[in-house]
Amino acid sequence: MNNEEFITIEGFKHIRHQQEVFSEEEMIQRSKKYFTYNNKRRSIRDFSNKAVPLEVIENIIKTASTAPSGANKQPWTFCVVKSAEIKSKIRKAAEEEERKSYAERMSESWLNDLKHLGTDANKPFLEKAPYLIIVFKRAYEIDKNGEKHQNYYVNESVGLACGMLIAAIHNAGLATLTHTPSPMRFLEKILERPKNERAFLLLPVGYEANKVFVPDIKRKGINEIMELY
Ligand code: IYR
Repeated sequence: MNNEEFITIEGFKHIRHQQEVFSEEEMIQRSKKYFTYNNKRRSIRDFSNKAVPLEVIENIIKTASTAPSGANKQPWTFCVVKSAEIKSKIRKAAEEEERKSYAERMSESWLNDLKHLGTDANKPFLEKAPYLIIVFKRAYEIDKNGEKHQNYYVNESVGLACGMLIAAIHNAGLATLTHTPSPMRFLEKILERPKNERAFLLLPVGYEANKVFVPDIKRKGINEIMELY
């Protein structure tokens, strides 16, 4: 047992870490409560335009940034759009792409699979929600001398951060929708992102509208998703 606050491994400082532990009974209760709360989360398409404090958005993004990432490169940028003018540009461009997707690019079976969700090419939430968070993955880094440096497991890392982002949004009592207009290059242009960044996911964030209905979908049961060996 090493009681020092830090040690050195191959020249690199390692600080002491201690996981908070609970009794088995407490663990069962906490995990059940966490599941029950998360199970109430739904993707919604009807947002209120009620303002949300920017501090909440910052805390949500800080939570997402606690996700693990390949070689701890943290290959993500979270663009927060509050400006009505930029939201409107994004809506116009997204709807243009979506109209083409629904009319020509998506297969018949894909459109059939989506029917029960009631989606279409109209995306009013892109203007209505008080914030849009556009998550960019950083394919590589460029240092101040213009040299490229590799990032690792970028899709996995950014996917993990997005999962934590969605959980943090729900925890704050806010709603979101994982929107993936395709292709998403217009977001890089509108937000003038550097050439190492690619749009990964677009999330409107806000309160849900007054009376919202969501598709009556069911989550798979534990026996369908877990195999115990
Ligand atoms: N990106 C389109 C289509 C769409 C695709 C899937 I898979 C969905 O689960 C939902 C929608 C859109 O946002 O409408």
